[in-house]
Amino acid sequence: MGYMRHEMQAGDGKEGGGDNERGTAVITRTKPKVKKPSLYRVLLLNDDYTPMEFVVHVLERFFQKNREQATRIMLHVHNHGVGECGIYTYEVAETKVTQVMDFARQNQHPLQCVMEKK
Ligand code: TYC
Repeated sequence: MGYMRHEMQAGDGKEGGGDNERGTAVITRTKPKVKKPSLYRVLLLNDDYTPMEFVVHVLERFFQKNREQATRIMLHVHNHGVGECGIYTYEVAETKVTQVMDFARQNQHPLQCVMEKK
């Protein structure tokens, strides 16, 4: 391996500015760049065909709910049309939705799972 350049990257801790190897000024950030991630609700939608026990199983398997919590959420969805399974960052929420939709399809149930920005 040959000669490697080491210019400063914002946020890599080498702050304070200075000159690079060409003698030109480099602007660096002083303020640490920390941003809270956006959060997303994962929702289950009611339908007339998916068995209640299957929905309870989904909530236990993919959303770490115990039987009592899962039953309460399932009944809320059954009675109100929609209900919250959990709140996650984008990639986690997307994974949950995909897992639930794949699992429902494999079992030939029309259960729908969606995410929405909080
Ligand atoms: N309504 C369904 C039934 O009576 C049960 C059900 C609950 C389906 C929640 C989907 O997200 C759901 N079998």
